[in-house]
Amino acid sequence: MYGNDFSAEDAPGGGLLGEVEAAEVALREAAERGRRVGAPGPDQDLAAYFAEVIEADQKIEPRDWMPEAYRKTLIRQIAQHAHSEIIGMQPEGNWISRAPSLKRKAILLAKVQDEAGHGLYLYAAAETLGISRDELVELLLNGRQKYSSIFNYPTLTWADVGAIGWLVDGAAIVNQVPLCRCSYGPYARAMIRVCKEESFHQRQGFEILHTLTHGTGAQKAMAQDALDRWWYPSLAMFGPPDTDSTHSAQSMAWKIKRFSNDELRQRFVDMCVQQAEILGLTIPDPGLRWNESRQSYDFTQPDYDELMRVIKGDGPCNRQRAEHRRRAHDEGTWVREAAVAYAAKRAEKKEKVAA
Ligand code: BYC
Repeated sequence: MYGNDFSAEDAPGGGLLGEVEAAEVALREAAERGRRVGAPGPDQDLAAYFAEVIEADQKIEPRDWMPEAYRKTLIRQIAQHAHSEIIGMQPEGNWISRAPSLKRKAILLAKVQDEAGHGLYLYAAAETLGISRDELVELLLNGRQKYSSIFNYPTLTWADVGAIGWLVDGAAIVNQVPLCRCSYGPYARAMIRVCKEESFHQRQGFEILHTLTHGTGAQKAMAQDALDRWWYPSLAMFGPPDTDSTHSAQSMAWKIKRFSNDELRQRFVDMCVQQAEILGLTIPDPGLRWNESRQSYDFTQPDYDELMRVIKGDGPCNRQRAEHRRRAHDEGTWVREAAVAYAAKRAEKKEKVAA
């Protein structure tokens, strides 16, 4: 079960990784080529220039002029994304001390640590838009910025760690691969690295479930129970249906989002069906069936009223997640203070050497 243990088509996220590599090549080529749309002339309308860069599929960089609403939308989305990575450490962190073997514990530790790293890349990308990390953290702690709905559900069994890897990281990849081509350079570049790591995360979740489904009857039942509980919340991660999505149209026009919420949700369902078959698990949807004319699966939509309730703070674990984050932040004060003191000391030393 280790190494290249699935054929290219079977490998969870296998095809998507190819798209990440293509996006990375496109980013490099664009950087080497320089801007086809040159710098704005002295009399050029900045808004027209911005529109031209977007139209030419080139990147907006922090130094560039951008509409205030574009900047605000990016801060909202990137911050929400960063907060999700940080809060997302909690449900899995819950199992680090109870992982069933030393090897599982080491893998889970590394994965949770990766999520912290993703949060850092994303906070750094948001900072290029003129907001500080302290401000962003404050907005999370006082509940004025959101994080993904999915992390308000509990992890009741070890199989939930597998389901999070397979489904939640799987949904995250499907959502994030197109963000590698986002029009804002720092976000696109952060996404390339994040997606590569998420693809490993998805595989580790798939592998946990594969082990359970090939174990005892009780282990297989545990895996099925986890899928039953995580399936619809994972579908809801993609956001409200297109008809109710307030930001999609504008974000797509700005090429921040490349596909709508419903398009990505459909892509995720289509990807999971085959993988569930390999696992020997049943997706808990009696309405799931292949639609020949659409060349996609028909499926039952998640409960969007539940999604809205969870987003507004009334999910099974919202309070617990927020309290835990606030406590961790308070308990980490001394670490932040020590890091600032250390940086000041080093700067002072450097100055003395230079003098
Ligand atoms: N949860 O107009 P819409 C991960 C909000 S995975 C909470 O469609 P947009 C990880 C939305 O913010 C998760 N809120 O919005 C995996 C908006 O509210 P406001 C993180 C949600 O932005 C494993 C309102 O509903 N991934 O990191 O065009 C381990 C209307 O929605 C949700 C990302 O953040 C939700 N599920 O589209 C550890 C990816 N869905 O702000 C970590 C980047 C919607 O108007 N984000 N809302 O009050 C995106 O791609 C987009 O922001 C979304 C939503 C697709 C999520």
